[in-house]
This record gives sequence, structure tokens and C-alpha cells, in this order.
Amino acid sequence: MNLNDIAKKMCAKGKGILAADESTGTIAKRFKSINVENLEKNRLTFRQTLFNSNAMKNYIGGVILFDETIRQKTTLGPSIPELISNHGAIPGIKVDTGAKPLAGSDDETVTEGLDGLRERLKEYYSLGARFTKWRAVYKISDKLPSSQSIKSNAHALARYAALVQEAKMVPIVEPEVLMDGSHNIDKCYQVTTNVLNECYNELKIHKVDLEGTVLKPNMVIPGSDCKDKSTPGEIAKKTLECLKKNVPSNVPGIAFLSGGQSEIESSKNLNEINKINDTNFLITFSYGRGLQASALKEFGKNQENIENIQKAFNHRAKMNSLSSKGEWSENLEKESAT
Ligand code: 5MM
Repeated sequence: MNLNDIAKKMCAKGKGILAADESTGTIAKRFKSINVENLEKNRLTFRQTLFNSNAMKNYIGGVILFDETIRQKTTLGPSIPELISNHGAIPGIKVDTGAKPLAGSDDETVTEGLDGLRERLKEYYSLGARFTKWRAVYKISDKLPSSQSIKSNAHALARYAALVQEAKMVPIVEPEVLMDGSHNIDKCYQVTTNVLNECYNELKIHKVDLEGTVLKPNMVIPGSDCKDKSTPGEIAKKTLECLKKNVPSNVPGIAFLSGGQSEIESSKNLNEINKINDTNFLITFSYGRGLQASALKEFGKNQENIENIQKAFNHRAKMNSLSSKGEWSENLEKESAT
């Protein structure tokens, strides 16, 4: 498959991406919230339970893994990447090494991981990965994000994407403008515009073939402490307008992060966006928390109750699949849950 085919398969209508690439520190936080010890065995059990569920065949086009996970063998027989491929989804890998303090800036980060990346990519390809992910993080405040953060993160994202295409994999480009703060939706629109512009400027300089990429952006949404709440209709309108103005039309797929929205909110907003999507972009989900929160709760109740964990995951994946087609509704949410 060429890179454009892979990108289109990851975001095919009715399918989306499962972001299961929590690093050991992040999954520790998730497990702490359900009183589960952060052991390799428990991380494997939770993840293989998700990757072996029925939802994988119908609703998941790709799974983003963490370095530890792509090397694991399941207790069911196949390796983790084989289990994912056997279910018809594409295995992918997070290749950044995290957001680190940006020298010269107060309280901002630049994402690292370029050193030795060419060699790491060869190994990930041999382990079965066909796409990758790199996440840049931007904070909003009165003065942030700085142009230093916008420029340095875009530069790193573009160098990453060029190396990934050289290694014959599809780069997911993830510039995440955080929801934290009291800013309103217009501020989020303006910052997301600046961030996307700089990213596509650098991707062009680095000769990245946009047809072989997937964008993973935030939705245009008010800060979590903002008093002026927006309706899903407003969020959808501003998000789509921002994408239409700032994302080149030859990008095949746009897969949103959930960014701290609840499961239902992230399904509802994605659904509203797809209801008014008049572009050629395949618009879908690449959720971590938005897909896993309920399944994680079930895992916390009883790690051995595979049926309940998978039931929760199947339901969420199905709801987001409907949203990726603009066919989700409150009624279907209730009916399918019971
Ligand atoms: C799954 O979480 C990923 C972050 O992991 P680390 O913080 O451990 O590196 C994250 O990049 C994720 O892929 C995206 O933010 C989407 O996840 P959400 O939960 O925002 O949908």
C-alpha cells in the first residue's frame, strides 16, 4: 500500500484511530484512578483485551502503540502488532520522546525525539508499524503560546514527518492546543489557526507529501474554565471553518484528539462536525481517553471480566464510528448502552 492508501485506510468512513500510546508515566495516572498497579502484566492485559474486541474489525482503522507495547507478545498467541493486523486494523507507533521544557521560554515545551529517529523507524517498521505519531503541545494564556514555541514545535514536527515518509510510513502530525485555561472559543480559534499555519509552512519546507499524512488536531473549543460555554453546533462550525482555512485540501484524513472532553462530549462534537462536513477530508477520531475511559473503569472493577471491558469499549467505538459519519444520536447512545 502506498502512503496515501494507508492514510485513507486509517481514517476510512465509519472508522477511526485508537490512541493507546500512553507512556508508562501516563498509564500510571490512569491506573491509579482505578486502583490498579502499574505493572507490565496489567498494561498488557488491558491493552490486549481492547485489541481483541469485536470493535476492532468494524470501527478501528489504526492503533497507536507505545514502544513497550509494540514489542509485547500477547497471552493469546500473536504479538501485539499481529493481533491488531489480524483484526484488520493498522499498527502504529508513537515516536516522540515527550514534551520537554523549552529553553528560553517560561512554562512551555518543545517535543523531542529526533536524535536517532531514522534508526528507530527502521526497527518499528520491522516490528509491523505502518504509521507513526508525534505530539506537540501548546498552552494558551494571556501571553502564550509564544512564537518561539509555535516555530520550534512546527520545525520538529516537519523534520519528524519527513523522516517517517522516508521510512515508508504515514506520519500523524499532532499539534495539540490544550483546553486548560479560561480562554474563550475565539481565542482557541486564533491560536489553532497560528499553530496550523506554521505547521503546514514547515511541512512544505521539508517537502513532506501531504497526501501521505494524517492531521490529529484539537477541536476549536472554549477553555475548560471558560464561563461562556459553546454548543456542539458552534464548536463544529468554528472547528470546520478553521480546518478549511488552514489545512491544505490534499491532506486525506483529519482525526481529532479528545483532549480531556468527556466520552459523550467528544462523540457529540465529532458528530456535529461531520453533519456539516462539506470538504473532502475524512474527518474522524483518534481518541485516547474518549475511547477508553469506560473500559478502564470496568477493568478497575474486575480485571478478569473481559466481557464487560470489551462491551464498554465496543459501545464507545461504535458511537464514535457513528459520529464519524454524522449518524450519532442521544437515542442510539442510550439504546446501544443497554
Ligand atoms: C494516549 O495519550 C497520548 C499521550 O501519551 P503520553 O502523554 O504518555 O505521551 C496522547 O498523545 C494521545 O494520543 C492524544 O493526546 C489523544 O489522547 P486524548 O486522550 O486527548 O484523546
